[in-house]
Amino acid sequence: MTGTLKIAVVGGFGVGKTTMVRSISEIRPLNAEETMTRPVEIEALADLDGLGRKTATTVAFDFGRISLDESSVLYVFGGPGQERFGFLWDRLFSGTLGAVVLVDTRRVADARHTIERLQADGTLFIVACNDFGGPFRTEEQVRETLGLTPDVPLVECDARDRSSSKYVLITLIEYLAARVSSDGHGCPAPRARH
Ligand SMILES: Nc1nc2c(ncn2[C@@H]2O[C@H](COP(=O)(O)OP(=O)(O)O)[C@@H](O)[C@H]2O)c(=O)[nH]1
Ligand SMILES: [Mg+2]
Repeated sequence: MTGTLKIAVVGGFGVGKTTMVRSISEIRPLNAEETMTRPVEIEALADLDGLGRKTATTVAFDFGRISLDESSVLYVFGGPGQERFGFLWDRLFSGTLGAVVLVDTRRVADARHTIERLQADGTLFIVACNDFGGPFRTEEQVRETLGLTPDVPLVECDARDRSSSKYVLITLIEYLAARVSSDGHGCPAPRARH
């Protein structure tokens, strides 16, 4: 395999997208953070452990890079799933092979909008539950809340942990490869630029 591949890490506010891109990237990732000004988001998160103090959210995107072998590079983009940033999606997803949807298991339903958007775009994705501690959710509960079909891989991860984040990316790449070979194509078709 040679060349560059691009995948996206998407999901709701504060689910760990920036953390995941940072933990896997071999370059110091670029990211654009802006002081969060919308009190509604602060209020919505005030009751969540560790998140009540969060004062910045990613408004543009995170960008990281991993060498797969001597001639192949994987670029990872982290992007906001909030509805108000929908205008960034077409740019973010231009040429992506697939996406990781990061989910905070304390507020699984927040990922619905992101998943609907991916499905509408025909972008293949897997779901990764980031480990923020309880409450415990079974795989069935997460699948039901998000309306996931059995073929969509669902994994657990800790975005702060490099090997855990790498495992998530490997799961996505294996899923994409399996889908491509079962569809009988030699290579997944990147999404066209709009
Ligand atoms: N406990 C725990 N905290 C995490 C994990 N991943 C991220 N965090 C923390 O959750 C907060 C939000 O993460 P961030 O990456 O900024 O979320 P983003 O808005 O999706 O980019 C930060 O304070 C992280 O340190 C995780 O796997 N476990
Ligand atoms: Mg972020």
